[in-house]
Amino acid sequence: MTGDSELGMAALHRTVERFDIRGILLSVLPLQRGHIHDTFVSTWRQEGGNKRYLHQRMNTKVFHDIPAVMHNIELVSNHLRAKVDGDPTMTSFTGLELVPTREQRSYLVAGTGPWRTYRFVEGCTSHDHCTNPDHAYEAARAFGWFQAQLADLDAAQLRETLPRFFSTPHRLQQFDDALAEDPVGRAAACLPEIRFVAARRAMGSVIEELQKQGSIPLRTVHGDTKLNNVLFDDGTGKARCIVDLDTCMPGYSLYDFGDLVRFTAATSGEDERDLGKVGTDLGLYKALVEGYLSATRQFLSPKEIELMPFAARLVTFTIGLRFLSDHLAGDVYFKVHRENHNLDRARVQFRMVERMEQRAAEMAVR
Ligand code: GN1
Ligand code: MG
Repeated sequence: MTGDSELGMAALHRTVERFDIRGILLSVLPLQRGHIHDTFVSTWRQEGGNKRYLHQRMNTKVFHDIPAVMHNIELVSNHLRAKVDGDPTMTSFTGLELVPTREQRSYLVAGTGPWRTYRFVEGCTSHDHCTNPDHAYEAARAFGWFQAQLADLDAAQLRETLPRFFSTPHRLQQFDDALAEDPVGRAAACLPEIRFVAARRAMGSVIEELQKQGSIPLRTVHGDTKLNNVLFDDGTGKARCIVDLDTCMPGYSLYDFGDLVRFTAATSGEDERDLGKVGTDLGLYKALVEGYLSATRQFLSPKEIELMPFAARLVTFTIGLRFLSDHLAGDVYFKVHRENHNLDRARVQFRMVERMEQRAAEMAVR
């Protein structure tokens, strides 16, 4: 990760000490997580025992308007916290809690960039891979619940921090631009992937067309429903906390479902080089369908329910397209840790799309 090479230990300590945390700072360690921000965990000696905190240096190349990002996070987490009280199905749920700076601001502007801090949610586990249909069901139920709770949040109060983030036509445009410019001369080595995109362009506009016609409503979504953004309580096995609210913005409901399938039902990691291992586990897929519908059936329209398998393919295609565009652009958005990393990631997503196309009949939802 970039954080530990650019930031010395002394500077890291000075940074986290600018947050409103009591006690004696014992350690700050990097946590390799996500493709966007730099993440660290600190441990403090306090009365009554050690306490941990999670710190993130936010990526200003991706998020140009940090005040807007933090505004959304505060809005959504306050809204959720109010909802949890009194919901008997979510008694063990905890909202994310920001720790302010010593000046009581929601984030810190340091020489190294903007930083934010959360209380570490203890007694929980997050999973990078799913092997258990119960986890798939529970994650999907939690994200469905999350979206249901946001239905009465005034969307006009949320800022669009990443314009057209969920739009596949917009992602196709970014891809076209990167391909036309080909700034690092990689296009010639990506012809199969470029053809793969060309053959599927038409699917890109389906949701936006339906939105224009009024058959798919605009809804506020989580926007990054990876399994590891759910913290499972070690005692009950239930979802305790949903993290990573950076992309919580108005979009289409089934984006969250599609992204859940893309990540949670995957038979491999996002970085897998052996495409023989890549696919979608239909047992996990079915658990995701059931879990998601258990929390959303009361508000999803018949059209949205019918489009669930399509959304799984569309979101997987769209993330693959974003990885491929970033590879063509010279790896300017997602962090990379090896040569052709974004190309490998794109190939994984595209292989999953093919597998889902082959099994479309089995994936239908009624
Ligand atoms: C990024 O960094 P992380 O893992 O939270 C990306 C998501 C992608 C995901 C793919 C702001 O999320 O949209 O689905 O990578 N976040 C942003 O793994 O672009
Ligand atoms: Mg994220």
